Parts: sequence; C-alpha cells; structure tokens
Amino acid sequence: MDAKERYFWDLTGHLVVPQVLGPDEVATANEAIDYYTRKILKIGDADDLPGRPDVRADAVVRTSNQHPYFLKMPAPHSDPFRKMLVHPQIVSRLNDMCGPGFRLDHGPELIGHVKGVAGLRLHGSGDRHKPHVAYRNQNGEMYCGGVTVSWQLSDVNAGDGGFVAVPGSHKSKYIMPEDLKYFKSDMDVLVQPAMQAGDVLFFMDGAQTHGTLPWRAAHQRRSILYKYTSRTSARQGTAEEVARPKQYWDQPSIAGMTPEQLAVMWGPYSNYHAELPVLGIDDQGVVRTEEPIDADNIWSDRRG
Ligand SMILES: O=C(O)CCC(=O)C(=O)O
Repeated sequence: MDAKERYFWDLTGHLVVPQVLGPDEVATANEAIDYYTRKILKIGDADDLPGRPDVRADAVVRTSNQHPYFLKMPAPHSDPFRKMLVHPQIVSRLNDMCGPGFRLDHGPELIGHVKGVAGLRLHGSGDRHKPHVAYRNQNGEMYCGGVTVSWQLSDVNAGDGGFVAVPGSHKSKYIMPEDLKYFKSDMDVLVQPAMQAGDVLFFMDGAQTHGTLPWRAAHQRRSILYKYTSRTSARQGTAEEVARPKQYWDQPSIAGMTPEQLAVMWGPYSNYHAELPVLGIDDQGVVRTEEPIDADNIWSDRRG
C-alpha cells in the first residue's frame, strides 16, 4: 500500500485498485461462472444445493457466502478463484489492512444481479458495536478485523447500482438515521464507486456503512466477494459450523454440563443469531442463559 492508498483507505473505509486482472483473466473467470451457472440450471432446482443460490431466469444472482463453490469447482474452473485468493496485489494490502496472518473467514460469493434485482439496506458502522470487525489505527499502524475484497468481473458505471458506501462512516460516533439505512434519503453521503472489469474493491466490512443498490444496468453485475479477517477475528464460515460445544470439545469435557456451563463452551464466531446462548445474572444473583439479540440479521429486512 502506498501513502496515497493508505490515506484514502483510512479516510473513507474503502479502496478501489484498478486493473488488477487483465482482460484474459477476467474472461477466464467469467467462463468459470458461466460453467457454474449452466451446471446449476441443468440441475434445475437450486433449492437442493447447499446454500440455495438465488437463481432468476437464466442467471445466478447470488450465491451463499457459507459455501465456497468457486474454490471447490473442479480444475481448471476453480483456478482463477484460487489465484485471486492469494493474489500478490491482495496479500500486500491485506498485510497492512488486517495485519500479518489474515485469513479467509467466509466466501467467496458471487453477486450476479441482473436488471431490477433489489438491493440490500445499509449496514455496518458500529450498530451494534462489533470489536471483531472494527477499525483502529494506533501509532500509525492500522488494524481492521474484517475486510472484504470484491473482484469486479463486469463494469460498474456511475448510476448502475451495486456496492454503495458512506465514506468515513467507520469513524462515525452516531447511529445512522433510519431514512438513510433504507435509502429513503441519501443525505448526500452515499457513494457508489464506478469500476471496470478487472478492478478490485476493498471495504471495511462491518466497520464502514455499506450496502447494495438495486441493479439498473442492462448487463449482469459480476462481483466475487472474499471475506477476510485479521488472524483472531472469527465471523462465520467454518467457525460457525464447528462452534457447537459437541464439535468444539471432546465428549468427556462437556458431558453432563448445565446449560450455563455449556454456554461458555461454544467456539469463537461472532455473526450469531438466535442459536447461541449468552449468560446473564437474574434478580437473585443466579447465572442464567439468555437468548442473544438477533441484531445481525440484515437479510430479514431486505429492501428494494
Ligand atoms: O457489494 C455489495 O453489493 C455489498 C455487499 C455487502 O453488503 C456485504 O458483503 O456485506
């Protein structure tokens, strides 16, 4: 990362690096997505596939970030996505952004919106405060718990829609107004970066307020998103799957435990919903399990 990039990243919470992939590399990755799409449509029922990709007519408009299809496809189809995973242009920047030892937490996922597909409301920016994805800068060293790297495999022109952010919101001290969250007012603070196929977008996923505008262009959006974290952040992905005490510990360690004891035996992951018990203390001073607040479920109130 050079001084200009560092300044822009720290100031805004996102960064576009132009032309990381050449036209041939973009074409190869797009062919692999076409192959994947044909395969799914041949299977016919996307509901039967892990993660239930969102399919409209002849397009896969979104895959689940819990299921890294693009890393799993048989070679050579997975090759472009495995190269992207540790591309030198990504590694050099993530070493600065997240610190050495960064790792893939979940993804890669495809956002392949076609004209008219709805967006996703604004989210992130400390509501609720999530230390595992927050941004800090101390003694000139930056640290961000969650950075998403989004590879553009088709152009995104001004006004097309797609990724949108509130630059600087990772430093905001106030909760975002509801009108802004649901795009009822843009308050002149929203930016939808224009990008070309081959460009790469980095954004502070969780720290910066961001979301998705409905896709308005005639061509399909093709972004592949890799969700990285710093070494010790655990958001979801495999961490979520192995977090249950019976997976995370051996049987003798947890056999016969009370629900309260079991509550602290869950492995680390932070994008939990209602499944994870948390501990509280009741009026009598007794430790009890409580349901956590389901504050992360942005999908439950998706808006156009
Ligand atoms: O690229 C986009 O449309 C934004 C995706 C997003 O909101 C997310 O990955 O959390």
